[in-house]
Amino acid sequence: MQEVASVKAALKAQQIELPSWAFANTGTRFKVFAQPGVPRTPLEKIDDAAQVQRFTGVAPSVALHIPWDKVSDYGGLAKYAADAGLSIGTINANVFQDDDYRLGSVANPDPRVRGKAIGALLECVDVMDATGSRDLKLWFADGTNYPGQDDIRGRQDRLAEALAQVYERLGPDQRMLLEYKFFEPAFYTTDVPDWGTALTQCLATGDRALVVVDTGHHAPGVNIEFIVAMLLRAGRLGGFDFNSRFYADDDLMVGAADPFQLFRILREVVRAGALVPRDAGGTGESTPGGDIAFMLDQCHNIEPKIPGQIRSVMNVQEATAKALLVDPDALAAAQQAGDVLGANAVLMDAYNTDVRPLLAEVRQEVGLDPDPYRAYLASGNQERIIADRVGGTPASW
Ligand code: LRH
Ligand code: MN
Repeated sequence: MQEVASVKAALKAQQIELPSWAFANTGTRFKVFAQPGVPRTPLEKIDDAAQVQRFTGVAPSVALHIPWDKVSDYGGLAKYAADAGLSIGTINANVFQDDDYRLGSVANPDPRVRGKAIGALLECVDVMDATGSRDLKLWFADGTNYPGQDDIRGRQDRLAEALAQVYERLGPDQRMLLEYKFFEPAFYTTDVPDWGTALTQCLATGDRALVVVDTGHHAPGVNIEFIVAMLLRAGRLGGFDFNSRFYADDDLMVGAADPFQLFRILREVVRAGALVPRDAGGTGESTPGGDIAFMLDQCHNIEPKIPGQIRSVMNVQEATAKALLVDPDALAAAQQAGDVLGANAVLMDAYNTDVRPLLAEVRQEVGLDPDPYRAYLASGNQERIIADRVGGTPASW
């Protein structure tokens, strides 16, 4: 097993970014259930994210989604976040909720609509300039529903053109993160359906164009850790949208549906020396495009949101601790010797280790309650926001 001090140091340096939209009312096409105490403004979403940071200590930034988090003063919003102990992280563009985007946004056959979509993306870069954000995250709902509906190759050309225009506008320290998804809302072709397409488009766009792996965006049975290993090998893994699923893009709590898969994914990150951010001593050897953005992208449709985010962060910490406990020398020796069962056992020993006592120690060593979830429930914050947040329009998709 790895020596505990370095494992603890890596766990203390972990940074998990929260999605502002996880605190809003969300649901499915069947129903968005309203919950009491849900934030009504981006400021209240930041208040909720600050609660997660207060109890976990490893969630120092919150990602925004534009226009869901549209405000008149983004610099002021960043100041508000800083006063709450947070930074504004990834800026997510939204070119999937306007009637004009029925046939697509940047890949739409109509140049007027493409121009409108590119304009919305460029506006997000203005937001990044105001908030000091490093990453622009692009997920496109673009695709087709019927064979022949549009030219598959032509849509790729339009997509490439749009990415080039937006990339041109980025500052030298800003990055573009391209997220793929194999289907939904389009049901025949999706213009960025898989890692191969995302990587191809990023390689053609520029060095600071990197791929995001959303763990809910793969066909059943896809080996996601293989994709992660390949993107790290190519130096093009920009970030994760962590969540879990039993069926499709369920956006359930990360690690809830398949904790073993999350462990295997983080094992590839640890193996590549890509877990620890540079400003915490990370080598960055396999992330020439900059540190990986470890983000959550989830929807707490039926469960309370802040506790759900705290539990999710704890799930990532537990999978990370297990991945850090894998003995790389013992593993390499067994692999070299062709000792199939021995090699598998090295990994399973780490995975089957109960890391909760270790994480409790880590939290106590940094002055936190050993059990953030219980500590939050005992804090009274949930009752307070339910009492305070009456009236106004709760945030929702
Ligand atoms: C698309 C997605 C994308 C976000 C959205 C909220 O399914 O994963 O990352 O913009 O969810
Ligand atoms: Mn996502």
